[in-house]
Amino acid sequence: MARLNILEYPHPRLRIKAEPVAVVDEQIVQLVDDMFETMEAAQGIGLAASQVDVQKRVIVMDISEQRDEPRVYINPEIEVLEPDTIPYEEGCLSVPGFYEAVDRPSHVMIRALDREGNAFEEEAKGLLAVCIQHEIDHLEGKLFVDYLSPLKRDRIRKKLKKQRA
Ligand code: QAP
Ligand code: CO
Repeated sequence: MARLNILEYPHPRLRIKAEPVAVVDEQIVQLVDDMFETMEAAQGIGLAASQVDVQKRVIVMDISEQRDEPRVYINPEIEVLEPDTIPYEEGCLSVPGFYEAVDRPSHVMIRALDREGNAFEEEAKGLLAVCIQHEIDHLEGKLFVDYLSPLKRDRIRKKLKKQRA
């Protein structure tokens, strides 16, 4: 296992669209395991491969209190079951220290491949629904700050730049 470097906003590579995984092979399993180690070390609840500079459609998540319910989504697709949105205070390992409310559909069906390459479906509400949509956005090169006003987004960009300097 290895801890990977997390790209931070506004890194241009966060904007690259990720490619579907053709085969869930040893290399993908290794990526999944490294992403879990990276996410755990950073105390995150979700991480997309795009955030560790790998442009493949792979997401890891653990939204459980005990941090003992690892979830893997390879080539995830969502179908909106309830388009009415709920606001949720979102954060992101690529935007450290900032949390803002984002509106997203409250109820979705997720279809994906697991760590063994088997297809599965999962109905999602609440934090799970929010988190999967946030992570799939990463695979499209999109960040939660894109939903904020240009003024808020620019403030965040400038503060992050200052923090890193
Ligand atoms: C996405 O985000 C998410 O700023 C996952 O200093 C978050 O794991 C979806 C984190 C909330 C829905 C709701 C952020 C850790 C972790 C930080 C994360 C920080 C340390 C963010
Ligand atoms: Co994120």
